[in-house]
Amino acid sequence: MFEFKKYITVASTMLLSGIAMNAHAATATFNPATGVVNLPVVEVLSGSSSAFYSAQLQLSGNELQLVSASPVSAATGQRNVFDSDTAAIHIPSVLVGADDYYVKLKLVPGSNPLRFSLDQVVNNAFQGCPSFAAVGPVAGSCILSGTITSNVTLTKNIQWILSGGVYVGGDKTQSATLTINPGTKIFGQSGADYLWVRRGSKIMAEGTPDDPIVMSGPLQQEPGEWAGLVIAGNAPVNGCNAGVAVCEIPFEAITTEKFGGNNPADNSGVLKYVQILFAGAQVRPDEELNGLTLNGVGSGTIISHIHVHAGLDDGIEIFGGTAQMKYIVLTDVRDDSLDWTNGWRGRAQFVLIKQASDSGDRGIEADNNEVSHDSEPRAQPLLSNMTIIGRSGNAVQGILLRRGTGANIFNSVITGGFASCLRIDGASTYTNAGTIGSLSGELTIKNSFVNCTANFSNGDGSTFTVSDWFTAQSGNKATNPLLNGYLPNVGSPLITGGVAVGDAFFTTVDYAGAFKDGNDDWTEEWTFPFN
Ligand SMILES: [Ca+2]
Ligand SMILES: [Ca+2]
Ligand SMILES: [Ca+2]
Ligand SMILES: [Ca+2]
Repeated sequence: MFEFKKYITVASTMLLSGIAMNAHAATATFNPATGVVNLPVVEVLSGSSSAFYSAQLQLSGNELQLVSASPVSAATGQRNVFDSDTAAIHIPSVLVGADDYYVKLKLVPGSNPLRFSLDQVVNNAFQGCPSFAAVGPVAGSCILSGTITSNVTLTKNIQWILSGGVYVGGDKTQSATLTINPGTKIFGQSGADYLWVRRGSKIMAEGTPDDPIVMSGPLQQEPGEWAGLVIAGNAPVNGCNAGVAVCEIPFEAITTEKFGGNNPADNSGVLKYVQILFAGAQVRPDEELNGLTLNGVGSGTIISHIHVHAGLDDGIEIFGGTAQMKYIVLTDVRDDSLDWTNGWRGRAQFVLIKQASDSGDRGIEADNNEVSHDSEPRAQPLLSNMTIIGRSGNAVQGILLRRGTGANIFNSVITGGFASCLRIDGASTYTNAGTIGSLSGELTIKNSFVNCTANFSNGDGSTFTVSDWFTAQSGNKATNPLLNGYLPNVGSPLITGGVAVGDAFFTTVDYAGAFKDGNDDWTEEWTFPFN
């Protein structure tokens, strides 16, 4: 529970205390004589862009007003971050005497000049476990278990340990918001441990480029050290009988948990700058928890800069809904890096998929519905700027489109050792796509590049060849993409190979693949080492 008044009091006392500060390691300093807070570097994150400023804030009552800001050159290392998505400033370090605090400011809506309120002030040293957690087994650790039914914040000064399934909220009752501060680390101990956000509740996991949130197993050596993160929402899913007013379905692995609804814009919160490492758990054959499982998650949810590494099952598995995401890194995943079923109608841009040398199934495994291939709403995500790299000797496909799925794929590259880059399977999938001379628009690929062991394979029920389908659409090329690792090399055809998607979610770029050029490695700094 967030006690605003207490924080204001603590913060004002802190700021006004007049204690001399050691500005050496701090990312912000306060001059008690003038009431000015100096932020030498603030990285402003806005959509796909990032800009750097120095800023000064004047203490005024319980708020801080922006008095000056001027551009500075890009900086690395620990720094302040303003996140436009959440209108929050994260200040990782303010020193007051011997104590080092994290401070979070929130922009006062509509303020001009800009004013900020104090949202959090947290000592960066361990201060004991809060009332909603138990004392953990090692110094500085606290245990989470059961169901969280009030708003709580997981802070960086504690090593959080999951014990069993930890749920946020009841299902559409006792709803709560779980805030996770930048730099916070959460560990599961076994395949029985997971974090699950139920319908109606929110996760506000807001890391920063230099201080990502980490959710991991204890050893960070093998997939399956813990189970993973699941978010359930109220966006539409398929799999119900025709005529059912609001389709809700049980999760395959834990069938008491339902998801889905009738709100495409449903908002489950924020996931930004989050690593999900060494997760995945098999509950029954073919029924698993994945690194990140999105069950009926809606488009109001902000998902960007997510790295799933070394997952036992899928990297991200999407069960219906309308979830949208940007800047996604899926590496060393044992099963499918991206997997969807039950009618996903979301969006994704800037996706790197890179398989381990010795394991990994498909890059993308795409179903509309396993049981009823024509179930509505039919899966039809918009996907752009994906770089999908298969391990050598992979016996399966880069992208398998099956069981009735639609999709609109733009500006992507599939390469490496996949048996085939692209495969379409099942009569309903072909029928939904249309014919080569008269494609329906429901299953398309444009401005994309393939270069695998074989490029195409034709599944059951084919009414055209995948080769003809690929060739009939604009901008596609079966050619070597000239990659250097996962980045395009000088002269790569990807660099000028892209086209505008024509949808407001997407950043307009003129290149194919996840990266503009050899200098555009947006995976730097915030990801777990994966190369
Ligand atoms: Ca799975
Ligand atoms: Ca799978
Ligand atoms: Ca699979
Ligand atoms: Ca699947």
